[in-house]
Amino acid sequence: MAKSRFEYVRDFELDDRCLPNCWLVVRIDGHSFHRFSEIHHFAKPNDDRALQLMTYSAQSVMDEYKDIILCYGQSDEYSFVFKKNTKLFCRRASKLMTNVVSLFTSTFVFTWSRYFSTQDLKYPPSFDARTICYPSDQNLKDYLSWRQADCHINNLYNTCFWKLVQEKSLSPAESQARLKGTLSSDKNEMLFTEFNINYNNLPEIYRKGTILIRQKKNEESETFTSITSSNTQPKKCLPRILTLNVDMIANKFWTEYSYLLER
Ligand code: DGT
Ligand code: MG
Ligand code: MG
Ligand code: MG
Ligand code: MG
Repeated sequence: MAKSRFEYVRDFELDDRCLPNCWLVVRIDGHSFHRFSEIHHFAKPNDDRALQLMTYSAQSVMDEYKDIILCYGQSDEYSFVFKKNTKLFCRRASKLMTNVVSLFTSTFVFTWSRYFSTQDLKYPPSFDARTICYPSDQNLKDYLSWRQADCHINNLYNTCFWKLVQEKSLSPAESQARLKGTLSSDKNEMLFTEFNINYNNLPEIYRKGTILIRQKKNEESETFTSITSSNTQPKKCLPRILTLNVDMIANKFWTEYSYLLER
């Protein structure tokens, strides 16, 4: 094909291919979800509809991009881990994150009414995205531990904050002042003595966030087929995606699902 004289402008595009042999993580995060959650009357501190819609949207991304080995979500964010040797989009950071975040966002909007049946979507939400390269397995585990620790810290704080506002009639400012400088142990104690809540008994989805992984290959073969009601022929399914709300900080998870980091 003949080149036009304008072709040279291509040279202004920067090469943003990620380093080889590194885990690639794309994290998306809701833009101004403090406002979005207020306007859409999200339950406080955790809205099950919102959490389910986030996870459904993440699952649609995982369905589309087979090189994603694990997703982790909490609050208004989701992280997508691509296998170390992925060749997707020539490992270009901008291609990876824009394709992930736009599919995530369009699915979020497209599917909104399924989860929020009594709440209209008032304006189009958006999400930011970044791509990060992690050279070692330990770096990747530490990244995921960091996000999960963030989930726990925020959830403990928010649980206390909203209990004080909703059940002790403190103003948001008073509740904030009351919690200022408190340690985790103080917050656990407050929940127990003042609200009769054992924090560790709250649903794991709130305390741990949500992990999506693919079932191990040889486990798939046994559960790989499903019979649909309209058709008695076994239907070929994709490797099943497991949804977990478990701890990833201790080694147990990585021992149990060691195949995730293999190859
Ligand atoms: P950003 O990310 O810098 O554009 O700003 P935000 O406002 O999105 O801040 P971020 O991402 O640090 O915090 C997430 C906000 O979303 C936070 O204000 C709490 C809110 N949010 C997320 N999930 C829920 C939920 O299930 N219920 C309620 N009530 N709020 C939620
Ligand atoms: Mg932020
Ligand atoms: Mg946000
Ligand atoms: Mg966030
Ligand atoms: Mg094109």
